[in-house]
Amino acid sequence: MSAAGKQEINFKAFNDSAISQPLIKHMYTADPSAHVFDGRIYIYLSHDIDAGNAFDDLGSHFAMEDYHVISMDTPGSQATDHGRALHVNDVPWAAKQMWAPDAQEKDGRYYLFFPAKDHDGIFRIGVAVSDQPTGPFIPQPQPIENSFSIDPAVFKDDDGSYYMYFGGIWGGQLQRWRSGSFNAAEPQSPFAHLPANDEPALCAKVAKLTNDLFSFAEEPTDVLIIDEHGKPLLQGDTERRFFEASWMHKYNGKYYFSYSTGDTHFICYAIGDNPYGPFTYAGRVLNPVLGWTSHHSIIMFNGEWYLFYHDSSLSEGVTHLRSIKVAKMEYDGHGMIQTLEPYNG
Ligand code: FUB
Repeated sequence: MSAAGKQEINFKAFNDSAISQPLIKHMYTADPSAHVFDGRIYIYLSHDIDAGNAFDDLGSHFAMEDYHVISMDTPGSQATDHGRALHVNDVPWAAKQMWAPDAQEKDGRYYLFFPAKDHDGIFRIGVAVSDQPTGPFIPQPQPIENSFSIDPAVFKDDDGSYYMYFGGIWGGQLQRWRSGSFNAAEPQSPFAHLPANDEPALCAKVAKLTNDLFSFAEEPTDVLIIDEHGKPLLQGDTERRFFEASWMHKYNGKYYFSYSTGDTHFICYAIGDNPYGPFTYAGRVLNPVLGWTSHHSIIMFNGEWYLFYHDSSLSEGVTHLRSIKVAKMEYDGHGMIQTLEPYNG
């Protein structure tokens, strides 16, 4: 049993087969956002490079410049890299750090949502469009109005509404937006501007998107995660509170918000009754992987559930040189996700 009291299953079955391996090995990849479009799996991901930047707690060593799209027939089949889908030089407002993206389809067009630092060093979220799921994507000239921070994940609900979940603390700058505008005050330290440990944790944000998927249809609001007593998780509850890497999926009519706890390296989840929450903390999806970051997505394919995630095994532990992988997920009879243990077994 894990510390969260959930049954764990291990990855041995996957480690013995091709799908425990990096899905591609000719480049480093991370932050997989998987979707099924027209029966095929498409994965929108970060393309990790070593730009030679010094390591710091703001993530300056994550200096990615472009996006690729990977596709697969099934979770166990060979992955195809469709080449560069968008480069930072093609985005007028973006200067650097093309971090974790996501994508969605609407009316036969494909929308890539991505964060990058603008020319003032502030993370914003942009949209780029293509007629194909693999791109190339044409960016909008400006980021989404009033967007900020990182890690957009766009969820399509059964009624056809699209919601963007986003945010990340430390290098993701979420803590600098607590007043509603960017707090440029020193210090730059990722630990500054955070709530105290005994205060409610900073929350991811959610906003419904407009029909064209180019804007927020409403002011982003907090994705509140509460404990078993209905109390908000606290900032000091580092093994459960939100850090980055939002994802939303639906299972048996419930809304499952999953995320990374960052400096404690878990992928956790919380369950709610609607896209806005509140969400009650429910446990861990994935125990820590090799490398500092953990970031994932969850999809159903042919009636089975899969976790796409990354680790730094291919680079033998270099934290900003990661590789995407996939593992099968299981739920118990109460809708609880069985915690995946990435290596033991
Ligand atoms: O890939 C850069 C950042 O690392 C992502 O935005 C975070 O979620 C973490 O995976």
